[in-house]
Amino acid sequence: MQKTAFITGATSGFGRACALRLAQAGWNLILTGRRQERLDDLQQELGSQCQVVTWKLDVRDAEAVQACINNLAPPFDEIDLLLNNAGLALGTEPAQTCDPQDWKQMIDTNILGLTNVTHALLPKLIHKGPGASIINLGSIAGRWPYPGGNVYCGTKAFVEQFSYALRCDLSGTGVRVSNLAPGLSESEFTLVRTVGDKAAYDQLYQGSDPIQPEDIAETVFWLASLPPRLNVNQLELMPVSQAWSPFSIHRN
Ligand code: NDP
Ligand code: 8X3
Repeated sequence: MQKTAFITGATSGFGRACALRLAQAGWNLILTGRRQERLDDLQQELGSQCQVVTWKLDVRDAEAVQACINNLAPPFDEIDLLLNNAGLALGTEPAQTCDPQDWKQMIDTNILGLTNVTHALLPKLIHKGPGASIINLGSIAGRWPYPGGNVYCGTKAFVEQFSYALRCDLSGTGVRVSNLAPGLSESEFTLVRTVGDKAAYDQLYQGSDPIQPEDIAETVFWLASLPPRLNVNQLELMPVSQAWSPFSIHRN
């Protein structure tokens, strides 16, 4: 029986790589994001491998999210996987000098956007029952703070705790919930965060052999393909090059 995935933020990075990986395995795909031309390109690229429907969607718009889900027609109305991937970091400034509008956009996208999509899709996931999965893109930033991480770290801590609490509420439904928490990964994420600063992008990844979107896609495919009796609550990934540092101590 063919499976169906609903992916937010399919136009780039992890979401796009997951679409490619699931298409390779013959999954039906509902691909969403704000950039229509990229969705069109994906549909063109994957349409011969699997059934694809695309939907221009800003996850911050709860009504649009609900309308998208209400409009899903067979075979896209039976969902096996919700990949809550859409998200972003904006800025690397300390809290005292950063732009509060950036904070708002991160909260609206990473927290409210993720809850909008989750709430709207829960009835379909519960209807599907055992084997259905929600995979939320958390981050090491949700657990390990760093200077300039402020609200981004906070949003990803929310994603982790929301994932666990959701599991409690979904107990008995068979629906699984995982918090997938990657570390340093190469994608447009860093260009978004630095407003297109290619030098900062190059400096961050240079010589570090970071996680690639394909690594995340393979992990997502594995999680979604596990026996229905298994729930991976939390999965933290880092490139081998990344590790913890000692606490900083400010001395007068
Ligand atoms: P990208 O910037 O490559 O992709 C982000 C995706 O999110 C894009 O497809 C973008 O699509 C979508 N998106 C952003 N805002 C919205 C919105 N308001 N509504 C709908 N879609 C939106 O980054 P990554 O692939 O690296 O990141 C994916 C997820 O993984 C994020 O949640 C990120 O926080 C998390 N993550 C990233 C890490 C990294 O180092 N790269 C590490 C750990 C976690 P569009 O612009 O078309 O709307
Ligand atoms: C992205 C990873 O360490 O840049 O979530 O915050 S990090």
